[in-house]
Amino acid sequence: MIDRRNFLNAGILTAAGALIVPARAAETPATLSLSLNGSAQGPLVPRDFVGLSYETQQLETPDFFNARNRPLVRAFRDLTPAGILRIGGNTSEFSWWKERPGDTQPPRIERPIKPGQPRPDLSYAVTPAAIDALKGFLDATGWRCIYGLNLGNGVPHDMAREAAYVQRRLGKRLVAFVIGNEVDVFSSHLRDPKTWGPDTYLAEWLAAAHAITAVSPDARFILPDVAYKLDWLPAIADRWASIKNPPRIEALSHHFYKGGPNDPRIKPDRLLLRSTREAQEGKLTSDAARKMGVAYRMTEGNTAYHGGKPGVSDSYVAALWAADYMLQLMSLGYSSVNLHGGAGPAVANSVGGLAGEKMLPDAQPRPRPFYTPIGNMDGQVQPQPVYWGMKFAGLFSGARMRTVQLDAQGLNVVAYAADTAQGTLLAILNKEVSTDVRLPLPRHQSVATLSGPSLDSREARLDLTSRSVPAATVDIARSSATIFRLSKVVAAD
Ligand code: BDP
Repeated sequence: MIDRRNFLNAGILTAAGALIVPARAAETPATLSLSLNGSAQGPLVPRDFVGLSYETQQLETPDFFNARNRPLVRAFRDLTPAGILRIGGNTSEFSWWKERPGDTQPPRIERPIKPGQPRPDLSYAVTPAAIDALKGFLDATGWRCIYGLNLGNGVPHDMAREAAYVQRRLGKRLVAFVIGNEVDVFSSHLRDPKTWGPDTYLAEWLAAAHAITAVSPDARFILPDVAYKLDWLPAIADRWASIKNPPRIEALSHHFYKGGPNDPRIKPDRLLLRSTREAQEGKLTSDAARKMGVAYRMTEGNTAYHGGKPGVSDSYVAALWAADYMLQLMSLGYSSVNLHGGAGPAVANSVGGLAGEKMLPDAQPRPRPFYTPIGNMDGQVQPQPVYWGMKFAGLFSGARMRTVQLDAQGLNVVAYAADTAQGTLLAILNKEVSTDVRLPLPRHQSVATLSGPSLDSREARLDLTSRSVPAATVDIARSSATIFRLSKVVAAD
């Protein structure tokens, strides 16, 4: 029996399954070559790059984000001592602000039920007690917060009252407000598809943001938090110069889910395949953000939407995916990444029920939602495989990315490098399912290894033991990743 402390340190989650990775063959690993001599300067990764995203409905019970919820505080702190908690999601459009005990729920427009969306009659109150508790939780974890307001069913006056309390109470722990979650898909359940688009959104958004800044002049905003229509970002950037009295923007944002639970790419042996989507989205996003002179953030995402897919989102493959995805977004200059999760009921409400419940591949205990980095199972807080992938990538927080050329010989192996005061970090992710790789490295320390028994195993292991190694070749086993620290490599150009 592993006690909780060892459990957290070792990253051991549950018993292993072993379907995907074939047993080690006694074959010679493929030898790759790598060069760090290119131009050095890439983006600086903020210290609080790593983030988690939770549904607003999680605030319904003020004992969840609460300094007294010690296991959750510990899981956040162990992930990173400075992270960003984003609160929003589909349920953010169904909350109401109950400032005083006698307040009653504002009237709602009646709407039909739409599959994959919250029930239109979902309703719950967020109270000052929940915000007070959230402040305590943020202080206890050292994290900051991105706070989502209800645009879908809310009105500017109520948003301004809620925002004023949140701004006053969270103070420096508040990064910015987001008004509306996945506004690009409002047309499927909350607005008239015939008229809804970036212009109608901006008109509503401005009315709300101006009402908020009238009461809270220091308020800052992140927008537009789109689900997948990233062309809204340049559309907003193009219109921004003509906006009179523009509210203060902290960042542009979008979401990212690799696919849906029924998507053929959401399989253990396909999730890690190369894709150009992240780089294309990064280019579109960074161009739009530069035009507005603001940062850019990926505020909600994960492997598969609709609550994730069992056997993928909750398995070791998701750890490797998360590590790769986060390192990639660091290289693309994003300021943070929030992977979505939380306790089951709120996420189930956010999507009208968890699609993956009908797909369970075996009888192993699983967190609901399936993609959550931190599971709440059997009354216990349990870090999941994706959590260890995030922590692995988080070792690059505070470092400056630099270019690295890896000759991967057509194999699915990627490298990321970054400079720190203590040397150059080099991450090698071997995403091959059946090929080990080898590469020559100068004298180095190996500082972290991410591994698991098989891609579809419920177990992920993050070994943070530092080992010094003289100049030698290093082996990176199939389906594993390692971070090395080299003495600072000086660029040749
Ligand atoms: C996003 C929503 C979030 C859901 C998630 C999902 O913002 O509330 O939980 O997708 O589908 O679209 O899992």
